[in-house]
Amino acid sequence: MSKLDLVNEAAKGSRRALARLLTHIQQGDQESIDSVLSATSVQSIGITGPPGVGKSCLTDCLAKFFADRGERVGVLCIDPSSPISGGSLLGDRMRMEQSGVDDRIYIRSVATRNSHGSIPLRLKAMISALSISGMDRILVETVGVGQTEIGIVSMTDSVLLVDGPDRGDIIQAEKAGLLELADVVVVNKGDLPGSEQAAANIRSGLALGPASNVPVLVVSALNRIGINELVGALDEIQPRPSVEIVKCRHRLSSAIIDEVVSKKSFDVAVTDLAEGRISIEQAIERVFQE
Ligand SMILES: Nc1nc2c(ncn2[C@@H]2O[C@H](COP(=O)(O)OP(=O)(O)O)[C@@H](O)[C@H]2O)c(=O)[nH]1
Ligand SMILES: [Mg+2]
Repeated sequence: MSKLDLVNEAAKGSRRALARLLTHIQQGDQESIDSVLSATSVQSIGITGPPGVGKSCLTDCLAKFFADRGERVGVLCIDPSSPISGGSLLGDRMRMEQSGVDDRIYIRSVATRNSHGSIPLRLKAMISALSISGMDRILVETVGVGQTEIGIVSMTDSVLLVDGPDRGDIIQAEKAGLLELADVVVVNKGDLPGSEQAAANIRSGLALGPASNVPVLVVSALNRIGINELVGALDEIQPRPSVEIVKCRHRLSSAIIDEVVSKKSFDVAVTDLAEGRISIEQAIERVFQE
């Protein structure tokens, strides 16, 4: 089947064609990427925050909620540790068991380890592919709070930052610069002590800056409490031009970094640098010469 046939089959609703198309895109196949990028993408929500705060559980709740109101939902789980069959994927699948059995919800894990080239750029194409194949909404769950995560959530239309009741969680997200990208903040594990206090701390932190209107909600993914209100807040997200600029900066810089780092000359330059053969200026020159 040609790449274009795959796109057509995926558009007709073939999940197999969609899966193959996504694999091609994930592997960086330019023809596949080009064949979907012109499509209009449906709304995508990036779900980010420190590990263990309950992103997978919450993604599951949200996917189920959207599906229950008649939407078809695509879920991309960005998973740096998993070469597709690894442990964390299995864990996520188990936590996503409620969504997993629902045919209005399509879940796809995107392994990023050992991938050459730009995941954020490919993510855009993956979102397009899911849109072409009839999804009404796309959820993108990231794994942590690093630079890669910022690049990833910058590719989505809106950003849901998930925090936990521990003070450390919030500090992690703040440090990573994720707080300034968030359209909605939730403190998950609302069933545990400290969550209301954590939310109050975040609210007072945000009140001083440009993101003072960003809603901060307490939810419990485990007990499915507060999900209605969360979806209400997600539905009401308004575009913010100042955040769009920050996002575009992250999009572009992470794409550039990924592009440069995936060059062959980059690895060579690193070795030469480590062994003292060249200066950092020479290393830069070599990489950009390629
Ligand atoms: N008490 C409580 N635990 C939760 C809640 N949501 C998730 N968890 C637990 O937190 C752990 C991590 O959840 P997971 O969704 O994998 O977190 P992720 O790493 O952010 O994706 C799991 O053991 C969940 O059962 C919640 O609302 N309340
Ligand atoms: Mg997870």
